[in-house]
Amino acid sequence: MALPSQSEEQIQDREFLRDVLEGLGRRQKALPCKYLYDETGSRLFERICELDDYYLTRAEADIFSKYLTDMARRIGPAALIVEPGAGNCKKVQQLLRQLDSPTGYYPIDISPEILMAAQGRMAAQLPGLTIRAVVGDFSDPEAWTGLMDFPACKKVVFFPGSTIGNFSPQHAEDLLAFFKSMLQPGDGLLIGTDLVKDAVVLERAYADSEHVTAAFNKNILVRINNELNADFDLALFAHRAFYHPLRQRVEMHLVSLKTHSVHIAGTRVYFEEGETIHTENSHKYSVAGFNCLLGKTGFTPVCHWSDIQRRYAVHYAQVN
Ligand code: AVI
Repeated sequence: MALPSQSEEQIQDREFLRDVLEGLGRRQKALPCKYLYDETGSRLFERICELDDYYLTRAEADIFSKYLTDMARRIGPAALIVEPGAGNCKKVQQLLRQLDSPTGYYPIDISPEILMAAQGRMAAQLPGLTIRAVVGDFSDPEAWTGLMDFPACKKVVFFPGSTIGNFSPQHAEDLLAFFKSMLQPGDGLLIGTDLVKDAVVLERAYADSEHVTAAFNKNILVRINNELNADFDLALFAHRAFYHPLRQRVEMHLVSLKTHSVHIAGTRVYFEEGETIHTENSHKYSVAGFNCLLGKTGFTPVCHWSDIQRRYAVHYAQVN
């Protein structure tokens, strides 16, 4: 039996609908990249991280393996590691093992299921470590209030994965300034950034030969179809990723292959042939450029570690 079609009033996630209609109503159509990450999107992103073409994850892991002792020495004893957007808390484990008597671990994540499962695993793997998991939005000061229970110890914000690259330069500055406002002088920031490099290497990472990134990008349309009662035909859109050297970012788009229209919860949206939906930016930094951003937001760059090919960097900075 066919289900009755949902009108705008019947759609559950009104914020999602509002963002989609607003974004697709712009001259340059765009969708917020946070909507790439539903369950399927998160699984596809995990597959991206394992691809040969997507060097970022491996480069960062190599840097951590090689320089872990030095990182732990810079951080020093009895630190509390705070991880905004911790997810499955996998990356932090080797760091926590290496640190000299860490005071604890304070992961913040919006997803209670993922965070609680990770907390259980970590408690088993790192017995004796104090873990204070917080379910919430890491850009909300409320999520950080628990830090007041650890007044005397040094705090270090751990923000790996080049996540900062998905923020616009202004939002990246705002986010780092916000982290700084939650910390005290002498506290630290350990953060991963993808470095500016040859466009061919960058474009291969975001338009991989196995087409996993294409599936990840198109999944946003699947999600709109399923959750907002839309009728996007996936065959009428192609994945495109290119490096914009002036903006120092890889842009991800979905290109309409012909002139047509789509219905979204009763609203008709028109696409010209060749018109695109901009779905994500991934900003790349030079070490000097990132140090400048750190300086602007109240951090003093202390040092950075890079892989042999200088594809990626992990920076350590301290609050002034
Ligand atoms: C999550 N983030 C750091 C990834 C990146 O490289 O910007 C997201 C991604 N998009 C396509 N491939 C990976």
